Amino acid sequence: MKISKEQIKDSNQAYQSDHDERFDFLSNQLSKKGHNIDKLVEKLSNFQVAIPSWALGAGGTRFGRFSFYGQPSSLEQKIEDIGVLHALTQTAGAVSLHIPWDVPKDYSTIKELASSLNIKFDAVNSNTFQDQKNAKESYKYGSLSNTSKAVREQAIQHNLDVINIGNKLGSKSLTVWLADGSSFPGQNNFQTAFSNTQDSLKEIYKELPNDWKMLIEYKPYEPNFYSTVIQDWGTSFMLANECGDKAFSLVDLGHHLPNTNIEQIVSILMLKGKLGGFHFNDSKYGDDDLTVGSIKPYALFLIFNELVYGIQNNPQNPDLAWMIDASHNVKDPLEDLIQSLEAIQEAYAKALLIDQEKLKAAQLNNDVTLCQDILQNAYRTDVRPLLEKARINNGGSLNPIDAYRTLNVRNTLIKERGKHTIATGL
Ligand code: RM4
Ligand code: MN
Ligand code: MN
Repeated sequence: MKISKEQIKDSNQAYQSDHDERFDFLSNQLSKKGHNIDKLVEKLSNFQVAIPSWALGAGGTRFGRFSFYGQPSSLEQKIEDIGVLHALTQTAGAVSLHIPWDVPKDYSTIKELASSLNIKFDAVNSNTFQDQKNAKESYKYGSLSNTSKAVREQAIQHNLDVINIGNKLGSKSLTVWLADGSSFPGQNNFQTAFSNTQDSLKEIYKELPNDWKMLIEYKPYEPNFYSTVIQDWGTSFMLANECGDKAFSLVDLGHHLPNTNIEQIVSILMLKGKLGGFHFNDSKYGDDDLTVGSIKPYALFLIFNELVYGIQNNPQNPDLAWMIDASHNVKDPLEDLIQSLEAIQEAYAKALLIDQEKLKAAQLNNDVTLCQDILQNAYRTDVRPLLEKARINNGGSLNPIDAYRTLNVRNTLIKERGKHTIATGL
């Protein structure tokens, strides 16, 4: 299914006058405070987030997977789904492939399809947390960290294959997330596991094309429950430093123990020029992979405050690879992703409203009350008219969820694809 500009235009009519009214009010208020509305809207338009190829179908838990009708059963269909998201939101202009779940069969067809929908190929993700059909070696006891050289070599080779695939599509970064670790004390020698991982990553890094980045993701636990080799930002930072200038840490919002101050991690990694990528989701307990902004929107805003600060003040840090990393167990995956995209833009817009000069002055005066006020004034502003403006400027929808429903997207997909399709992924 492809949504045309005309269909979106038509569906916007019902909201236009209400939008105009709210936009005028907000832009007057913000202009009085010295904000440049056009610049804000432009920044929002330029902020594009990649959709992972594994998140377009229904997600599963340890206890089951309830399928969602009409889900994509091929990479082509996944890209078409992202095309729908991008047409409506104008902020999902990239796909992040998970290999081997989504190896292109015909590169030129896939590239043509993606470019016809204005979708770029962002970071490619390797997968050494599952055994692949007919694989010689098993990752049951780890991949890059495994005590067996043959297993490590297979895992290294897989990452090189992923780089190759990405290269053919125009990707410029490789994301490595390892499930390696141990579930019981004594199972692993921590030092051996770490050293093996470091050496394996260096082997991959050696083959990384010059204009590529290697993004090293961390996570404290799961699927291993006693120890994870790359458990936290410090470990990922150490490994990235050890590999070299093209290696960076990647922060996934769900990969922290409860109450971790993620914004502080973001801030320090950017200061050190080592934050390379970002996975958005939300969580209450662990790596819940819920809709972005659904549980802790204020924390998301504080994280964006540091991202905006870093983008403005840390030229030593590269442009980041942004991706949504969520799983959709009960909602329609496309509706869920629309909500996530909106939450990301909202947090970004609010962070852009923070008066950095005033905040700095208040910090220097140790005026704690004013510091909090400055942040919360920005947070309490209803910025949604700015997001709407950014979307309609690019031909997107004023109300993407509503348009998705009135345009009958899911039913059309079910008609095209059938009910009991299965998408590759978790
Ligand atoms: C992991 C991690 C990776 C993601 C996989 C599916 O927890 O977040 O980024 O690709 O899940
Ligand atoms: Mn992730
Ligand atoms: Mn995760």
